[in-house]
Amino acid sequence: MYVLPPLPYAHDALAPLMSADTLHTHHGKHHKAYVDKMGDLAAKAGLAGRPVEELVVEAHRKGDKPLFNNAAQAWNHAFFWQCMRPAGGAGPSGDLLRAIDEAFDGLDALKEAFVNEGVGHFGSGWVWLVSGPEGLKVISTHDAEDTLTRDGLVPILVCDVWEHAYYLDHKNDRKTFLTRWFETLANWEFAAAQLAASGGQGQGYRYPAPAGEAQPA
Ligand code: MN3
Repeated sequence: MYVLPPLPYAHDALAPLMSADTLHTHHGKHHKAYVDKMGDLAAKAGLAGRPVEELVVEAHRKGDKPLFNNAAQAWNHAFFWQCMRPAGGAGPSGDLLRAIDEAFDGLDALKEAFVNEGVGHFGSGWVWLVSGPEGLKVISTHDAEDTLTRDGLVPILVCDVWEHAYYLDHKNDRKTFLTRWFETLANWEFAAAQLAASGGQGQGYRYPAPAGEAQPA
């Protein structure tokens, strides 16, 4: 029923910054484990078949930590895979570039803010570019925490700063990982679509709907 969304590229497509080894483990083991546990815990909580976005919000509201952690990690990773594309793609342009210029005074300043937020983040978590009532900003969240439970924030881009995201390829050098991630792998086309959705044009990213079960009303 809850599917592990396939990677939108080959396992070796993000090398050398993110190796095939890292992606096989990160997607095929870490992400898969979150999805499997989410399914078990959703069934126990009587929430089987509900969209992942609803599981995250409902588990957070009820204080169901195990379900929240696994559902939020399932969602965050699915979103994260979309936030990357093979090196060599285009940078931000159009409305996205204008919003970056307005909030950060340019792409280099956004990169510095993003890398500094991630390097300064203690322990495991995520560094995000989000769109809120006052425009774009960079935030970080701890462990499984996401933006679905934060009113008014739409995620534009995210990078995983749990050690399993970079340790095989970069050991403890989170700064080099984040800098080169921002420079080469960030998917600005996806980011632009998220920004448009935050302004009411099109739909933002949704986790693939669970299959094979009736949706409760
Ligand atoms: Mn991860």
